[in-house]
This record gives sequence, C-alpha cells and structure tokens, in this order.
Amino acid sequence: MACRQMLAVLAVAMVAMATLLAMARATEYVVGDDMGWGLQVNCTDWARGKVFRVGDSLVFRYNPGNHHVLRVRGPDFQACNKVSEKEPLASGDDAVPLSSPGKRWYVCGKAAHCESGQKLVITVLPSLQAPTASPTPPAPVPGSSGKITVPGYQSLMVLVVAVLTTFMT
Ligand SMILES: *[C@@H]1O[C@H](CO)[C@@H](O)[C@H](O)[C@H]1NC(C)=O
Ligand SMILES: [Cu+2]
Repeated sequence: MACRQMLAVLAVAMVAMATLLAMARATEYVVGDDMGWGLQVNCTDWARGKVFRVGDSLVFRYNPGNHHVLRVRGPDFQACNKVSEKEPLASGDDAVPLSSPGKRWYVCGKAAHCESGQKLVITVLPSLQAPTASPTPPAPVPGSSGKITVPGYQSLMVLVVAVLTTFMT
C-alpha cells in the first residue's frame, strides 16, 4: 500500500520536474555571443544553425554610443532603409522576447553600419509546447556561449512515461 502511494508521489514529482525543465528550455541568444552586436560580427554566420523558438529571446549587447537596434520590415532590411514603426532599442543591453513565429529583421541605423553588414534576420519557429513537424535542432556548436540547453529533458520524459505506465497498470 505504502509502495503505491510512494510511486504516485514520485510520478507527480517527476511530472513537475519535467514541466520545470521544459520551461527552462527557453534559450537566451546573445547576438554575436561575446563579440556582441557590432561591425565585427557577421550576423548571417552567427545565426546559421541556430534554432529560434517562441519563448526564446535575443539579447543585443553593444556600446550604446556606437550602435542601436531597429526592427524593420523585410524589404527595408534588404535595402537598409532605417525606418521602423518603433523607436530603436538603445540601452546597449536590450533583451527582445521572441513572442510570435515568423521572420524578424533587425538593423543598426547608425552611420553606414547596416550597409557594412550589421543586420540580422532570423526565423522564429513555434514553441515546442505546440509541436508541428518540428525539425530536429542541429548539434550544438562547440564554444558557442549564451546558449542554455537541458540535455536530460528527453530521457526524463521517457522515464516519467515509464513510471506512469507502471503505476497505472
Ligand atoms: C557574411 O557571411 C556570408 C557567408 O557566410 C557572406 O555571404 C556575407 O557576404 C557576409 N557578410 C558580410 C557583411 O561580410
Ligand atoms: Cu551600428
């Protein structure tokens, strides 16, 4: 009798843990990693192979005197038109929550920085909580900082399912 109750408690605890881990999976991407947001980073290269999902966030770090961050539309991104409906982000440490799926375009509007390549386009995929035909994320790039992953999550889910199945039969 005590054994069954303990199993139930264990199962509940593991589901709670799995939920917490799922929430912890939200990734904070520091644009340019240690180099930050600036002319020294090729953002096309930086973004390559990264999987951005709803719930993740971008962090732009830069010297606020030198740069800022402007979210623009696709055609304006291509042409480096520094027009946006919103004020540029300018704190030098700007966190941007990725709240909806789709493409997002960012440029620096200072001097000719955009023309020199200080521009970033990403595609935000739906969150894992509502899975579609989700592509498997690529293997993590060694030495890429600013990326927090929880590798034990999948195996933990398998374990939870196994325990629940045992308990219910
Ligand atoms: C960034 O790198 C890509 C290829 O990796 C290249 O096509 C592009 O011209 C580079 N951009 C700049 C501004 O150097
Ligand atoms: Cu700039």
